[in-house]
Amino acid sequence: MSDNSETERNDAGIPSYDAQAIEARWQRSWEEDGLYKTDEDPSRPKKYVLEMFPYPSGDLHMGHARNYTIGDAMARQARMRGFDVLHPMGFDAFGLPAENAAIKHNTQASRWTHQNIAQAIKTMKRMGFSYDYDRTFNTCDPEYYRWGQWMFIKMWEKGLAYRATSPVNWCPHCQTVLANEQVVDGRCWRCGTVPEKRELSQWYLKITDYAQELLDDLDRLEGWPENVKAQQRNWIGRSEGAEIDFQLADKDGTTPTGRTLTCFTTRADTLFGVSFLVLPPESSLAAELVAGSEHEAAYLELKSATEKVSSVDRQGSAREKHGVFTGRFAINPINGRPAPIWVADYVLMDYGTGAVMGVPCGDQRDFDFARKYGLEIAPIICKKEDPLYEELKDERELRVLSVDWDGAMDAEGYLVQSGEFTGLPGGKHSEAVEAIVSWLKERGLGRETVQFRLRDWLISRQRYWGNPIPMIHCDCCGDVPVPEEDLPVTLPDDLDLGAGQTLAEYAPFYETTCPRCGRPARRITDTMDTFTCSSWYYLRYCDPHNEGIPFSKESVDRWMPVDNYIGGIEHAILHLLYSRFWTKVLRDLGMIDEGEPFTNLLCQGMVKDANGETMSKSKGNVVPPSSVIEPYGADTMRLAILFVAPPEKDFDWDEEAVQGANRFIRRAWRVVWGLACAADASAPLDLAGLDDASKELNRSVHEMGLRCTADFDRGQFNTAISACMELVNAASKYLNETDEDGRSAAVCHRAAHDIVTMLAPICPHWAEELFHEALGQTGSVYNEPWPEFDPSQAKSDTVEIVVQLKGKIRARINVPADAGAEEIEARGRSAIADQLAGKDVKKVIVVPGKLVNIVAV
Ligand code: ANZ
Ligand code: ZN
Repeated sequence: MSDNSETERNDAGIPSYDAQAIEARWQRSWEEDGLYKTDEDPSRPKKYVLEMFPYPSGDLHMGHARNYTIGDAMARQARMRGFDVLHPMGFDAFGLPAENAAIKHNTQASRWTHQNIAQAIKTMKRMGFSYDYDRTFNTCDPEYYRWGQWMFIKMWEKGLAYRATSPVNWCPHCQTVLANEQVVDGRCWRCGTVPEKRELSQWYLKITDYAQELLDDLDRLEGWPENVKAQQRNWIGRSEGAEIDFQLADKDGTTPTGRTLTCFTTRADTLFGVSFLVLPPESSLAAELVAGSEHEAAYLELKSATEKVSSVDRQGSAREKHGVFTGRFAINPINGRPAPIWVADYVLMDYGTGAVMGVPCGDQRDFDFARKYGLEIAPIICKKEDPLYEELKDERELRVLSVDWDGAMDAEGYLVQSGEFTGLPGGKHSEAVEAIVSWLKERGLGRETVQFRLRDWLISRQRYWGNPIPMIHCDCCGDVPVPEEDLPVTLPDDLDLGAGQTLAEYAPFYETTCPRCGRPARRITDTMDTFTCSSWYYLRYCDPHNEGIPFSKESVDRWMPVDNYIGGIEHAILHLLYSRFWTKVLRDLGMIDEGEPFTNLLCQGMVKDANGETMSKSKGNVVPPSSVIEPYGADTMRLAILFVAPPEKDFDWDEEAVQGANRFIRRAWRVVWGLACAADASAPLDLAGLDDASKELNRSVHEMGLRCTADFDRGQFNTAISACMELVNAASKYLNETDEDGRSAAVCHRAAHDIVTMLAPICPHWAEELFHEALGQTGSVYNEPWPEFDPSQAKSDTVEIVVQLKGKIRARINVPADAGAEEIEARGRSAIADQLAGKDVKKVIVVPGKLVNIVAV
């Protein structure tokens, strides 16, 4: 329908829709009334709706706008559905961009941060988001970060925080170390630089203590997208296998030295096929074995070449492998054969035991390595279809030591040349694995074990703008925590960042005395990874002003877990894994009962430009929210965001969608006014007395209401909006096709009221204005209960039935909703009578309400 045609009759006396004036007025009024203050009304069921809080790097962008619009629609609708709603917002305010901006503009990181926060809040208010700003805090507030320090000390006391020296990922661009999770595809998650390995003393949190639970509890998270859970499972990387002890042989290559060299393998069944052992270049044993030998120079060269390669690349199957023989051997526990010990770059120091048994016939990496260096490729596992199988199937001795294959057998099949285990089916978790492991176990030469890929969380950062690690190093007492009464350790704000000064160079910060012995001591000058700050902010919102403890048990018992958590998929591992860990730690400290923080997770899709390209400053294709809010208003923007695509799908932003949303909002505005003119809130609804047109509008109210409600419950706002649009269409048709004095005042009121309330979570200002001005209501539409809909009134008198001939659709007919199978069949036959002519009907299938299928030949 064109923009003007239907309005001509109804427009008389209807005020025009002035988004800017309406939005400004209601925003002011809501703020004055404190409408979004959390009620804390325990008589109602609670709902905690939370959007991932932003890093305040500038004004909000379209991705934020989408994220928060989704959350806001959920929160508002929950409130109208009778829930006591907690819907807070704050800022993830520490981090490198602030520090870098401060260095560049020669200002303070806190100033830059607070300016951005002020701007972001302005935009949030302009969007009409229903946040309880009384609960807002920034992670850089000392009142907040003090509790992060307090939790760090609690973890230290429990042995969950520790300091260790090990090779870490150092980003030369960001000038700080990174956690494993922050090296994404071999690069720094923030700037994309390939990190270097450095041997440094760093602080860690023992997330590995929770590896099994973090894995197991994923199964409980039914409200999480499968792909996020899969990514976490993969990251945690549980692997069942065995440790097998080899004996290091003396320089003669055969006499056992009594020293063991333990390998981790998932394939103990391949033990007879070990043709070499491999140590990583970082291994101290490797260095020891080659020391002073003819192999030492080659070894040292390999070691330094490997340092420049990321661990992801080292493991890459396509990469050429490099190795050096150590000149030494280890003895295979199962058959006493000596295996040469090599050093190679494809083996990692920090997985398993950091030593690998090389089985070329089972593992492609070992195969490539054996090929390159001329090592044995002994066939010890064979598929039945392999020609070698017939020859070797009963062979127990290791007779064929090398075969000329193109690649590793993927090690499925039956063991051959494997002593008493010959003939057993092999493979991961196979009978052969079990048999060989128990053989080793009986002799104390091996044991089952479980490995995790997950590593402890490296949290120290060598940067200023973060939460200081609350520890003091004393030469006599070692690392000593800052006493609780001295918390928080506050960040100085007079560091000369512009001149490159760091905390480690700023004496007033690091000079202190030991809390234990009183001697001069040095404060730790590392700050914590900002992901520590975002690991528990959702708990603090439950009790944000508590000065004595991080949050009361009572408050988290009331609000946690978060019912709906909404944010970007880029946090699938990082933030979401850390938060789960942190919550479990706090649970074990007795601070909260439930160990999973987020019941339902929604990862919203990306907002792309009209050509499907990701928006980015460098591409110059960013659409700032203000460019939509200024001409059209926040309600149009919110409607467009929610209508264009389901929340979890990507969408391409285009002006067309905004204009379409704006046309609808204006049309709905006129329709509601049109209905309101004929409406009477107190008129009783006499269903039986309604004329056909009024009856049909009433039916539409209930049908669309039920659909809209169900779609809201599933978070499918786009189809919820479609239902509202259909109702607006039905109402518009009613207004066009009925005389003013023939309209039902009760039905008009009901339709107008329901259109307004159902769209209120999406277009709150628009709805509030109509609620007051058109419907003459007082109070806020936000406090209005969600309407009840009646399935019996939603039923149509007729239903559409599909008529099929041998499964192909031939016609659609309308039959009375209560028609029985016989009547449907009769009507179906007559609808396709010409196609049935001369045919023999063999069978008729009737699905009432849906279809009739006639089989005729
Ligand atoms: C012998 C073998 C034979 C292996 C075979 C595989 C196939 P997942 O499943 O990921 O746990 N491995 C062990 N420690 C390693 C390290 N530090 N660096 C590189 N590779 C290492 O992988 C376990 C397998 O990865 C282990 O099982 C070992 O190779 C290798 F037909 O041992 B396997
Ligand atoms: Zn001391």
